[in-house]
Amino acid sequence: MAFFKGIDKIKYEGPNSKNPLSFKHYNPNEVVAGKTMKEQLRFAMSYWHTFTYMGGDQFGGASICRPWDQTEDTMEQAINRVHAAFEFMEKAQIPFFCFHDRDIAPLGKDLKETNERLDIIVDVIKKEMARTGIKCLWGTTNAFGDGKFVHGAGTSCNATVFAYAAAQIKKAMEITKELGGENYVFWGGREGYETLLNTDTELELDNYARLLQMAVDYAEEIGFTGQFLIEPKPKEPTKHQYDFDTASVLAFLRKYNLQEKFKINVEANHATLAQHTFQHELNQARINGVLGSIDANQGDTLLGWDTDQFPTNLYDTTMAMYEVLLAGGFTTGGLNFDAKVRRASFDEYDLFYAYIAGMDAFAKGLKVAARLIEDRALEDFKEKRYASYKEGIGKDIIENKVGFKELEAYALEHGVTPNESGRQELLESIVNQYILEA
Ligand code: XLS
Ligand code: CA
Ligand code: CA
Repeated sequence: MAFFKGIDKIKYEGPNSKNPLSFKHYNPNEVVAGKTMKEQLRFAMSYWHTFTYMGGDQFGGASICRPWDQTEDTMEQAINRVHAAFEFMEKAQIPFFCFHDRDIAPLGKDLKETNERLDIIVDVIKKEMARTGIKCLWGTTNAFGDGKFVHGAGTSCNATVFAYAAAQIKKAMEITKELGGENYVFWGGREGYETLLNTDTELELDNYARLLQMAVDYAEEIGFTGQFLIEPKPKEPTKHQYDFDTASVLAFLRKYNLQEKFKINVEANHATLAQHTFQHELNQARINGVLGSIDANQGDTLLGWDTDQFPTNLYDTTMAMYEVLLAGGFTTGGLNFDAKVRRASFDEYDLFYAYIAGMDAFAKGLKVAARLIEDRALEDFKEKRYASYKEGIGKDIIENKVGFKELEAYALEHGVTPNESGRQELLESIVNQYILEA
């Protein structure tokens, strides 16, 4: 059964096309920076926002009524969603998907039935994957939605909840492996606190590290070779989340000796919630060798919460792809649209318009970033800016040949040479020029 009747496969028609159901910049087979756009961008669909989001917000219930949900039977609904999801991905030319265990199959009466339900749906997904060639970018566990996780999962004060979360992650890792998932994500939705008055942060963080170590050990045991990723977010739903930003996650991983096993999944909207830019988070992940994958979306500058909008800001997509290309491109990661249509964009066409907007914005960003790098438009300037470290006293500093005494002697004798302009406005106008021309 077709759920998106009247919509054909979305094709590349170029920047001058007026057809809203076409790509203006995403041309899957066009080669940019040595690989096809399809290989560079590795677009993925988020199962949750695309197939289970009904438009609810803090003030109102569902505003979206999907054709695949028109049955009371929740398992029939789950099966319909698989077929709808693969029809959608095929038509929108999205090569990967990402999922939480709870997105694909509903909870059963107990853990046993819940897992049996997952197995049934995983079989349906596997058949659709074989039919279409669409792959799994990453799987994850929803250990935050259900009421039992009120005090957290791996950081819960209740040890039986810790055990349940571990069991749930075990199963989610098994099905991610079965689906050939290239990564497995940890996002600590309730791994944080509301008040320090009742919280033993030391025990909670030790326990969180224990849970992650168990996942690493179990992956080895079952031969799951996917990359583990941690997705930082500073707050929401908790007041403070332990995985605040890339820097805090790195400090945590290094303290517990997990740094070899985990990389970062950077989400744009989470970066801005942490008062950073998207590029800042990608940059910090890149220079520390842990840029794993991206949750592509954007927030609203006027709203202080996680709005998960489709990314359309070309400056952000350009500078994001600039960091990705400087990191050498994606390996197991990709661009997962962790983004949802607004609750007033409630028909099926809106899903296509939203993904087309996001895919085109990143395709354009990729092209601009590739040209910026190829022309060394920023790199030459940076190289010149730090040229004082290439010779003389600067070279001695870099080569660790001098200490305070030698530097004091140098300063006494030579003083400082005049500073040069940082040229921020010029560089901003160069980036503008590339965006307008590429
Ligand atoms: C929520 C997160 C979540 C993770 C996966 O804010 O973005 O969707 O990506 O659990
Ligand atoms: Ca996310
Ligand atoms: Ca989010």
